[in-house]
Amino acid sequence: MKFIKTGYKNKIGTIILNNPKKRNALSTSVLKEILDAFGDFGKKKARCVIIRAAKGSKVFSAGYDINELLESDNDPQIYDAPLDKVMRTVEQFPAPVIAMTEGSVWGGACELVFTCDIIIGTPETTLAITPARLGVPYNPAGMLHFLSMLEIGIVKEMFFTAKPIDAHRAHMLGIINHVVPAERIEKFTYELAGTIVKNSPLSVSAIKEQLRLLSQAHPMTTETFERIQKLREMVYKSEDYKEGISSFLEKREPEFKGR
Ligand code: YXS
Repeated sequence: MKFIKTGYKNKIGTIILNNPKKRNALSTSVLKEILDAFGDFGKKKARCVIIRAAKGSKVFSAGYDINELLESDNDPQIYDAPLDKVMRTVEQFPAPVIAMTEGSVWGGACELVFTCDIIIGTPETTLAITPARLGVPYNPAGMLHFLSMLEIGIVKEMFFTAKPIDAHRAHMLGIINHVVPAERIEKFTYELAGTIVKNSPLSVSAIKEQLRLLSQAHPMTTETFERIQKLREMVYKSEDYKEGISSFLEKREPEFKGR
């Protein structure tokens, strides 16, 4: 594998994001390798999976690969987009998935971390959701990942400002389960995984799926669904959508026109 490293020991699978040059941006190739790794861990009947960046990383992941956003001349976050497939795989994997987040977490990587079952961070961990920074629309499944974790006021602040929140605040808000010094996070995370692995895998797997189904039970009328889709279409068909991404690639501040 080119963009991730994987390991498997004591029924614990490990995925290490390993593309520091591009700050572990989640390109289609990276996401395909992550899916393959989960397929392998499923065959091995892993009882816990840890997703992490290389030891000492300043950036856990810079989120969706912005270069790929412009290529999709329609909605970038449809049901079978690679990142949405990875997130559904994490949510439906029959064992807990722990995000060990050393460094900053951006955009789609922040949502991916939110879909993990447990998040362990260091005092340097930050989390940011960034569509507004790039003029990008967001999808309802993605928003529900945030709404199921946080009060709506916090979700609004994160989306409207696109600014990172720090580990202390994320821990206080219940996003991060444990904040552990960088030098201890690996030992702490694998000990936690070891505790889970010792429990009944069937019971843990059933409880994880029950909690997923119960937490995702949100009735929605077809009119609401249509309205949400219309809003998304309005954004990804806008000039601002292209301006946001182009400005990042051209390393300049965006000039959003609101159209
Ligand atoms: O110029 P080179 O070739 O060296 O490449 C640079 C960056 O272009 C590249 N890179 C990325 N490439 C594609 N997609 C990305 N998301 C991305 N982020 C970075 O990596 C090389 C080094 O980047 P540089 O020089 O900025 O590194 P740094 O250490 O100074 O800063 C690290 C970051 C993460 C603070 C900075 O790279 C950054 O702000 N990245 C963008 C974070 C972001 O806005 N991500 C959201 C992506 S869009 C997304 O996830 C969703 C669609 S949404 O927006 O809805 O949340």
